[in-house]
Amino acid sequence: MTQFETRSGFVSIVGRPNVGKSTLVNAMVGEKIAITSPRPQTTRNTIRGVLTLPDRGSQMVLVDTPGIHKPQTALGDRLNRLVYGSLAEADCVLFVLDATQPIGPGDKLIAERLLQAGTPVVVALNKVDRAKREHIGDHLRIAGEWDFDAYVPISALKRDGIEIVIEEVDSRLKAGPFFFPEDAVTDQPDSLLVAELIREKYLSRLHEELPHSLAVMVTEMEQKGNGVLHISATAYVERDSQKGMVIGKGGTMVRDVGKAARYDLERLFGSKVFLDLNVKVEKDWQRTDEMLDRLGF
Ligand SMILES: Nc1nc2c(ncn2[C@@H]2O[C@H](COP(=O)(O)OP(=O)(O)OP(=O)(O)O)[C@@H](O)[C@H]2O)c(=O)[nH]1
Ligand SMILES: [Mg+2]
Repeated sequence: MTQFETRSGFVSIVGRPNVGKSTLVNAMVGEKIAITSPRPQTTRNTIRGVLTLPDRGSQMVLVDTPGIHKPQTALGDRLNRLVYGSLAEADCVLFVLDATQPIGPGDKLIAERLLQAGTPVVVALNKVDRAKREHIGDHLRIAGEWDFDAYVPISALKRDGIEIVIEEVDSRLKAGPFFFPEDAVTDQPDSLLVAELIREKYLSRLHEELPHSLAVMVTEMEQKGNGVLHISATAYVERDSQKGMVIGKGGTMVRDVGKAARYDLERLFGSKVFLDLNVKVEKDWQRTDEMLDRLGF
C-alpha cells in the first residue's frame, strides 16, 4: 500500500463578483498572481495559485474563479460553467462573502450548490476592515445557518485573518502528493500573466461598460540579445466607437497603460521590457465562440 507522507488538495475559491476572491488568493500565496479591480467580473479564467507549507508537509492549489452571476452573454455563461466545473474537482471550497454588502440571492444560490456538492466549505467573511461591527455579526449569524465547516472574518486587503484561513483549509487536506514544486506560486504561463496585467491597467482607467468589452492577447514574447524582453500584445474591443477610448486622445491611453504595465512587467521578470501594444476591433467577441476559444476561455 502506498502511503503519502505529504498532504495536498485543490481548493476552489468561489463567491459573487467583486467580493475579493483574487485579493484573497494573492494574500494567501504572498504574491500578486491574479489581477484585482473595483469592477465586477475582473477574473475571467480559473487561475491557480500554489501555497506550500513545508513545516506542515502540505500543499494547497488555490483555484481562483470568476464571480458567479446571472449570465447575459456567451462569455458570462462560460464563466459560470467554469466555476461549477471547478467545484467537481475541489477537495475543499473557500466561499468568500463581502461583509460590506447584505447577503443576497446570489450568495444563497452559491450556498445551496455547495451544500449539494458536499465538499468541505470554509467561509471567509471578507472586507471586515470596512464593515460595521453589527453587520459582521449579522452576516455570521445568517451565513451560520448554512452550517458550513468554518467561518473566518478576514480582510484580504489588509491581510488580517489570512493565517487562520490557511490553517482552516490546511486542516482539511488529505494525504496526497505535491502537484507543483515547493517554490511555485502559480502555474500560469507568462503570456497569460502579462495579458492579465495589461488588462488590469485598462480596468482602472476605463469607465462603465467598456471593461467588459476588452480582452488582451499576447502575441509575442522574446528575450533579445541586448537583454531586453520584447512583448507584443493586442487589446481587443467590440466596436469601432470603443477603439478611440482604448487608444485615447493622441494615443495617451495606450501610452499610459503601456507605461504602467511595463513598470510591473520589469519588476516581474527582472529585466528591461519593450512593450508593443496594439488595439483591434473584433465585433462582439464576447458572443462568438471562435473568438472565446482563441482567447483561451
Ligand atoms: N476594503 C477592502 N476591500 C477589499 C478587500 N478585499 C478586496 N477588496 C477590494 O474589492 C475589490 C474587488 O476585489 P477582487 O479581488 O478583484 O474581487 P473578486 O472577487 O476577485 O472579483 P471578480 O474577479 O470580479 O469576481 C477590489 O477593489 C479590492 O481592492 C478587503 O479586505 N477590504
Ligand atoms: Mg477575481
